[in-house]
Amino acid sequence: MHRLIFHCDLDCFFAAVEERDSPDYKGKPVIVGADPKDGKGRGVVSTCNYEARKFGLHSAMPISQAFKRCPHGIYLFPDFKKYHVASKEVMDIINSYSIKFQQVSIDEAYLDVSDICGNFEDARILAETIKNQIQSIVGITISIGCASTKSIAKIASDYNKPNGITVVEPKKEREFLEDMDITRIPGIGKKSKIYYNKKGISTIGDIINTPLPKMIHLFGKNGEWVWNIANGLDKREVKEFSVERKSISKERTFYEDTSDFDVVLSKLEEINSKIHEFVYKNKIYYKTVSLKIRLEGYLTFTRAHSFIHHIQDKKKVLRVITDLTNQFSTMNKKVRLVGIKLSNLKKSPSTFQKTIINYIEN
Ligand code: TTP
Ligand code: MG
Repeated sequence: MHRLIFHCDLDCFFAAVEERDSPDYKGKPVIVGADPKDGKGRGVVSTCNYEARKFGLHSAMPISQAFKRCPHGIYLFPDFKKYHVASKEVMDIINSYSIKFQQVSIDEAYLDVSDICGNFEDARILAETIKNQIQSIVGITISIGCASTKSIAKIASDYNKPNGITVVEPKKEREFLEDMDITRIPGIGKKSKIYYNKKGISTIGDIINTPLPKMIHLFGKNGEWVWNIANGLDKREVKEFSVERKSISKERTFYEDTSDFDVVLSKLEEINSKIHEFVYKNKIYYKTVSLKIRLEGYLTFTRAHSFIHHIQDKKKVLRVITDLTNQFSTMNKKVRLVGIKLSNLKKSPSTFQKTIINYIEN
């Protein structure tokens, strides 16, 4: 029995949220990222809409270069709060169809629908439903790929962007992948491409047609990995959250290094809130909290604190994090990045606590 896996990826996510909120941007190039400062700005494009992509703009392009190619575009500074709200709404919708759900980035998630869909046709109908629901509740578009493996589902979601659904039945996998450039495989970038091309591999079909031992001989472990993907043998499961995962962490880089510790602490408070939304929703208890802090010049430090019991307490964590952070305020160095990690995880509190909670609830 084949598995039915969705890969869902929002279309030009940050820019899509901005367009939703300002209808007069419709049809115009919208670029989210650093301030272009009339072409003299530093920093990069976070993302841009499809109008802007027509001018060759893309994520990670220096903002000055983007401005040269598209001076009449609408340039916006990212509003992460807004994107997090939209992302959470989208993820809640996707997650409501199955617990076999794995969010992999702010705008991307896998969903295993094998238990709810009888076949690929059912899966297509479900994909339409999810897509329409996201459009009507959140007001943005998503592309969904459906296949029997995670990697082919991911290639499929990218195939018909924006606003597309691509279902690849196992018997059509070969035909679907054959003529694609190997860089369509997630993880094969420009550098690997050159290496693969040199040895005569340029399309996914070339991989399929090369015997596995030869792939291993030529490219080692990586060769085996891409051979499995190309042949529909990627066995990875959609990973639901489990406490066996050893930790939960979140970090943020500042747009510009800062020496203002109020800014640093308020960023940490925001990260702490985000982590706790997840912690409360998934009923996770933790014993250890760590602070990560990177200063200018890439000096990175971590400091940890362990509680006596497994707890779930946002305020306590913030107090610990604040104490740990203040130790760095005397170093006279600007802060580049901060993060929080919770580890030593457990799915329930101690029995003692549980009894009290049950008692109070009853
Ligand atoms: P992506 O899904 O890679 O890109 P996208 O959603 O903007 O466009 P696509 O339609 O091709 O999927 O990334 C999701 C968001 O993450 C994106 O909207 C902005 C942010 N991002 C960055 O800030 N920097 C980057 O280099 C990339 C790739 C993404
Ligand atoms: Mg996206």
